[in-house]
Amino acid sequence: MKKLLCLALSIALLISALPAFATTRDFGSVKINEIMASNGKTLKDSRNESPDWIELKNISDEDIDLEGLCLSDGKKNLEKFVFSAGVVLPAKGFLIVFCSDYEKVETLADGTVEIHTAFKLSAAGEKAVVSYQGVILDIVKFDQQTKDVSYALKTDGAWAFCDTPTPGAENVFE
Ligand SMILES: [Ca+2]
Ligand SMILES: [Ca+2]
Repeated sequence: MKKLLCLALSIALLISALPAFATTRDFGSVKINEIMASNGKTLKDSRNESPDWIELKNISDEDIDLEGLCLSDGKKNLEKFVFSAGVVLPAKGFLIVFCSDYEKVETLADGTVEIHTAFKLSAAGEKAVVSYQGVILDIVKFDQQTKDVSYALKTDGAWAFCDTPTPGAENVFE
């Protein structure tokens, strides 16, 4: 019990200490890096389900506090998901956002934050959109997707199907 209390306290301290770190609001450096609109066995969430997912990448050298940044699956309603306070995308780091049918931001027992949006990605083709205050910062349009094959950004800036998905890590093409 004491251990649990300590853990809760240290998490609370960590969260309250976050604004003290040098985080920026350089949302232009938050890029959609990989998506999976038909997730079978590639990635499970904490409920052992396999929702669609979007991988965000911070291409800058500074941690970015994502509060206020929006995600959507189209241009009509850009604010289908809005990041709340306390979610920081580390410098050069990755963040997986599950596109489920319910919205939830949950800190798991291991301290990682699991994020679910209330929208899903259509395997028949759709968009993934990052925006802030009505301005689109990054958008990816994709066509028909295949189960467990991701759609990923290559180093040359082109998007391609990827049968070696890497949720939470640099994209790999074989
Ligand atoms: Ca959708
Ligand atoms: Ca990846």
